Amino acid sequence: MKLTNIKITLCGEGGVGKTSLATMFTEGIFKRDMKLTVGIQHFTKVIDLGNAKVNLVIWDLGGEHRFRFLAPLFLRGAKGAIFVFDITRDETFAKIDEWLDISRKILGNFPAILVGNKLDLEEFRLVPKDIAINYAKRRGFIAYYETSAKLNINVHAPFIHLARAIVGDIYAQDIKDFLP
Ligand code: G3D
Ligand code: MG
Repeated sequence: MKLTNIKITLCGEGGVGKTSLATMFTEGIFKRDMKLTVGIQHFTKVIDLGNAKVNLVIWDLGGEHRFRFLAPLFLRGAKGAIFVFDITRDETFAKIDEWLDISRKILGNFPAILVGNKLDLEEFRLVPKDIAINYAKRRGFIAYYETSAKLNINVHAPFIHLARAIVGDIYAQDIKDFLP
């Protein structure tokens, strides 16, 4: 069976747990003393969706502002994106809008998933779940998940959900291409 490469991006402020989520999803480990992501980093994982097997190529951008100039290169060619904030830092939630606007400008319409990470720090939560859900609905996200990269809670779900949405879209596109 042909293995299709699918590029997705992880968007969001520095320190929200993007690299930790990608590392847990692809390698099954939570690394302490995670080094700050410098520039762009890639993770890959082959996933079996039943009707299709795809190679998910996850692009991860360093959160520091000095890497923002890489954003267009980072986003180009992506078939979908996961937007991550930290449920204990509301400024990271507020910044999602900026990431979404930049992404839509470059990619147009694409499947996007919103993730509130650090669920293990529930006692320090500053972003209420219902606020995040309403925001996700209003801004056209296809789903909202709360995760903990640290405790490996719900980490796979957003990646699989996004891959399914993308593959579904690709199939729909194929079918359209065959219409007279
Ligand atoms: P980023 O790639 O979005 O910049 P990182 O974020 O993955 O580098 O994570 C930033 C910090 O948050 C790291 O801590 C990491 O261990 C921590 N972190 C990531 N995910 C979780 C989580 O689900 N729960 C908790 N409690 N912490 C998490 P350090 O101390 O290394 O800066
Ligand atoms: Mg990082």
